[in-house]
Amino acid sequence: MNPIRIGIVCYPTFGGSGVVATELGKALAKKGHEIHFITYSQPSRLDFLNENLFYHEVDFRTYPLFEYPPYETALASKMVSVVKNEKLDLLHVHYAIPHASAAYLARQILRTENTIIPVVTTLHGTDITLVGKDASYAPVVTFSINESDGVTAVSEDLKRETLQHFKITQEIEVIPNFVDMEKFRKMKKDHFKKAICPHGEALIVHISNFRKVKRINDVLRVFARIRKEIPAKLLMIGDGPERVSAEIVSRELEISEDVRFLGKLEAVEEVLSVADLFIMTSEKESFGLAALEAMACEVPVISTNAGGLPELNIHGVTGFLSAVGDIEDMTRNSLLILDKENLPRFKANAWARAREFDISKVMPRYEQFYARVIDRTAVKTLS
Ligand code: GMT
Repeated sequence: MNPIRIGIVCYPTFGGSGVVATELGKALAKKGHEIHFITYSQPSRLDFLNENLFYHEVDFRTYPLFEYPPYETALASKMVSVVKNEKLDLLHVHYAIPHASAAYLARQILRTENTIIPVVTTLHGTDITLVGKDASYAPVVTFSINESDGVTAVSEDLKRETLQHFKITQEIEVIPNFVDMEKFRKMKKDHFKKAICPHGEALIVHISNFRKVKRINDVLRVFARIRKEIPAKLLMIGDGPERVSAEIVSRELEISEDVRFLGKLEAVEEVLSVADLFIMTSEKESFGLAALEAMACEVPVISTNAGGLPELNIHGVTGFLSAVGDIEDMTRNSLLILDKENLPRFKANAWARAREFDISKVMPRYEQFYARVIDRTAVKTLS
């Protein structure tokens, strides 16, 4: 395949969509494509140099008149200039709001200058299931999805939700999240395990951005029940609006001694290397990238059956699925997995399932999709 020059627009933060966008860009650059990240700060996982990787910072000035600086306008202007300067072949925007509508605007501006740039939008989750549905955004989200030249969603469930809640006239291609199994693998970190679990306790991990939708108090409640039955420790990784209340709940449940809130961590694979169980209690979860990364490190998953989680976590094989909020069921299933007789089997199954989502299998699907969109746009332009 000929190298493509791609502009990738994403949130550069610790969120899943930013991770997917950055890891995808890095993998495409390694394969010889030229990748230009366009965002307001350096993506957190953009951590290595490659001659095919570039970063363009969106410069949005404030002014006394602006209570809210117009980021979308600055982003669209930046896209116009990067497309022209770098002669991009395609723009790929991750997370619909406000990236898809900014890309639409950039594309229309470029059209007036006889530059044709196809736009691919990837829907990640809350851009549809929470924020996007809100009446204050829905018309723009619907319009910009329909106006994109190609649309992908990270799970069948997210595709279904999108078609159910918006009047979509576009085809939506499902391309799931992926994991780099070379980076996310079980490493020998015995000293670390010994430091956290000095008496051989089971180690349970939760990773998220601690937003309400993650229901992190459920993680604590499940853990409190597990700990009544077996010695265990819990690591809570990440940060966000629910952290303070979760710390209070952990004191109320009298589990503080066995729970550590570690904040945001870069090298989560090191912690996952020593974990026995990953818990994801989300009310909504379009895919569950953090669970996939855990599985790649041989960690079985206890999750809710929300959104796309059943497309990743196979009930009774790689872990278990429970209804949202069903603490008792999650506790029962956790104890089953942590049973010494069962744990090795669940770990092996989790790893084998994660392999199906290895970046080497998923990234070519994006490449093929780009090629189709570029061809289609060229045909449309000629006709
Ligand atoms: O809520 C998050 O976890 C962040 C959010 C994002 O867009 O940054 O994640 C969403 O996208 C991820 C990558 O595609 C998915 O793995 C997550 O499941 C999804 N989160 C939700 O749907 C809540």
